[in-house]
Amino acid sequence: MEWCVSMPKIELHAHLNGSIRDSTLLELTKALIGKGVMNFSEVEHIILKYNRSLKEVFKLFDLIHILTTDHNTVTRITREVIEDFASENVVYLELRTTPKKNDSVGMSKHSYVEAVLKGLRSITSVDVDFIPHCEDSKTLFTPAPVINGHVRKKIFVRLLLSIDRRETTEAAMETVKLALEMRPYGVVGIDLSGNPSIGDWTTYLPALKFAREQGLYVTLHCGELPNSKEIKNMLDFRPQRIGHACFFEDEHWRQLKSSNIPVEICLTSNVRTMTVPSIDVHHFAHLYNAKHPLALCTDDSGVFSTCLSKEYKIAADSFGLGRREMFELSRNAVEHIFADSKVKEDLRKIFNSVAKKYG
Ligand code: 6MZ
Repeated sequence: MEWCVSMPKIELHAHLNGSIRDSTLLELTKALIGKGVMNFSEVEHIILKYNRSLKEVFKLFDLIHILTTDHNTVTRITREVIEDFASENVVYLELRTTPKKNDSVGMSKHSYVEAVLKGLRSITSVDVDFIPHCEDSKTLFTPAPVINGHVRKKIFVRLLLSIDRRETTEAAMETVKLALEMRPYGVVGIDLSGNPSIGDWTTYLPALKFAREQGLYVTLHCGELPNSKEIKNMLDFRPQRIGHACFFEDEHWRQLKSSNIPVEICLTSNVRTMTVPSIDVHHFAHLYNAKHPLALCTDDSGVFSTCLSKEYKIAADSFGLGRREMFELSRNAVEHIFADSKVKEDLRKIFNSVAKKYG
């Protein structure tokens, strides 16, 4: 596990609220129980369950959103999630989150994203690069200061705003416009996520098309449930990346491979939610052997009690891959990030500078 932790890694599929620390989740739950807003017996089975079906995961998200949707908590969890990824040597994180309205605390989608940005700015324990094209921003590839013998960790963070499949076309469009407004602060794209058994993706198509026309990158949760027509239509749309790809049929694999769309692979999430029957039959192996562009990702590190180092370890152990192969997998993910070419160049240098260790 040690080399998986020390190896530089790229995280491209992490949902903010799904990456919440267990300790924070419990603390927030206790606070609401203390205020008499909820009763532990009502939520115990949702919080403490280990293996959850996809349906149960979305029940947990509804609960998490009750606990987290105020400005201070959004700021706090953003800070903690980035610190956690940086601590395991994730050098580039694309963090996604669904901007939410919460009238009871005066929250708009705009102020939600402001709270996320406040979280990014409030981090002092590691260096965070999150404003692209900023003349005076230092790049990541400057010599890291050594304090008490420890090299200070640095992480690039870019944001994706998610459209939830429960939303309307108008709400999705509002999110895309917000993403455009927030581009100077590191928002690079749009994600379509949410309970895949809900909604019809064509509802969001006008917003997704608009996003693409405006130069935002688009990634779609695709094939998390069997839905042949939707999978085909999503691949026809040619997003810059897709997540999951669990219920693909032969024609979808052919289409995916010919279009070369990179896939965000979430091993633990897929096994836990039973969207793949077991790790040994996970489509990672098929895509890896076909040299299809891939990135190993956590999805929801808090909800699934995982971290990116663990996902690398699981892939190495389950598919018989060595350090060198895992390093190359991690390095290749640089080519699928949504940040600009300068960031890519800096990341390539970081990987090149440690490549010998994994040779
Ligand atoms: C689809 C998922 C997901 O946006 O509130 N989300 N959508 N499939 C998954 N697989 C398990 N995991 C998370 O983070 C939580 C939200 O991300 C999406 C859901 O919409 C969930 O409510 P944010 O930060």
